Amino acid sequence: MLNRIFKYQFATATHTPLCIIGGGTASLNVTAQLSHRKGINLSHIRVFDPSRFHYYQPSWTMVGGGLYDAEKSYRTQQSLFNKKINFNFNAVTKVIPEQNKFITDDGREWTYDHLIISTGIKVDFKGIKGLKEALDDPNCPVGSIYWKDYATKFNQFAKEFKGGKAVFTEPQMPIKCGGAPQKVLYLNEERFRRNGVRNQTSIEFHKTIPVVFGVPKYSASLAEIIKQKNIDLHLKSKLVEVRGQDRVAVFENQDNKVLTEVKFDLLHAVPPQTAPKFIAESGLGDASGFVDVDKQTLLHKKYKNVWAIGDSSNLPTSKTAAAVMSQTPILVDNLLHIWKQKNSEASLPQKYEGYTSCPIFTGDKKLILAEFKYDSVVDETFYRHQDKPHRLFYHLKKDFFPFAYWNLMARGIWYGREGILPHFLKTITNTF
Ligand code: UQ1
Repeated sequence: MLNRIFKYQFATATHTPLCIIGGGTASLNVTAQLSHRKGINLSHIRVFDPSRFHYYQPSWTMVGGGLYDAEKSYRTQQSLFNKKINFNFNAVTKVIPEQNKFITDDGREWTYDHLIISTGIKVDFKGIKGLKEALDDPNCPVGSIYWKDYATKFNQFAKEFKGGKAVFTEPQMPIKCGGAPQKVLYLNEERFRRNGVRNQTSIEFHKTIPVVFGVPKYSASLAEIIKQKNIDLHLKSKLVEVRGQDRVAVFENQDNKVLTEVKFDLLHAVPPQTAPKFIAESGLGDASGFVDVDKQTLLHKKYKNVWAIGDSSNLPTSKTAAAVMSQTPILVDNLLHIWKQKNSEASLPQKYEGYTSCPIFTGDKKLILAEFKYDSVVDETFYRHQDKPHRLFYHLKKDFFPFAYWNLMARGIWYGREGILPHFLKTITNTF
């Protein structure tokens, strides 16, 4: 009570020049790169995220495929973010951009000069009837790589699978890492062969969208792989209900809305995903609910001190960690241009072309490294035939990227496909 009166009487908003909503990949990458720039006082930065832990989510496909230990997929936020940065374990409930202000779930108010939104996309396990209950039932053979514990659960059931019907699903877009539902499928098809149960197993893959992959070059390759592996592909087929007790999954045909029941012995389900609600409620979103930013500069279309990066933005590209690696230096340069150098939006120095990458495990220690930019235009780093599965890319994804994430990205010296060189060039040439 006293506390309330106290708060009511004396509550004033706390001002921090740069506030960042979300403490995931984009937030860590941006703050780590800012820490190397001249003229940056890290105590002028404040990050908000209710999670005590930071997850390397790209490893969860590997957890579900039996290649990675889930316990290695996360660290505490404190061990990663620079100690001088202010970190608040509160969720933001509403932004009032006209007043450069926002409110957290404990009722406190905060003000900023610049705001970056990097909350990511929300996975909605409750968005499919019965799915959450099936996932939480330890005896029900249903799992999902879209959460650490459900990925571990799936791995356990897949490891002990004795044959029958294995069903893999993919919801409507947008989802983070559009290729992930296929990666876990191919890794487990290989595992069933290795474990000698493939001949007793039929595999179904149900995709809600009408194509195998959004970029034609990779789509053709992947369709061929699905055929070779004798996987029963169902396009325009959406998972709408799971009846865990009966081991039944219900699919809705996207053309005629007809429902089909499929009896399964193992189910990998991918939940539908949505923009965090506070974005739309704060007037910061577009019709899809994601933060409405300029697709090249990452600056909000209406509020010229609000930025967005990664999955919570409406950048029209595939939502991946690789995309964040590419967006980060652009956001940092553009932000400093207005925030520190007091320039206007008209002369923003960097433009994002939509680069994103999807490393797709295809089984048998091989991987297709899909790389593309806006409008699904292929944009490959290594050579012309990246649509063919390759062993080298397998090790890049399985061994090198987790290393680069924890040891280079978290230190602000990883520039995605450009490697670490840009860091040293920026250190030499940077006046801010
Ligand atoms: C990348 O930089 C990165 O970060 C560590 C990944 O991990 C999530 C990736 O998957 C990819 C593809 C990149 C981009 C880098 C190269 C060399 C293509």
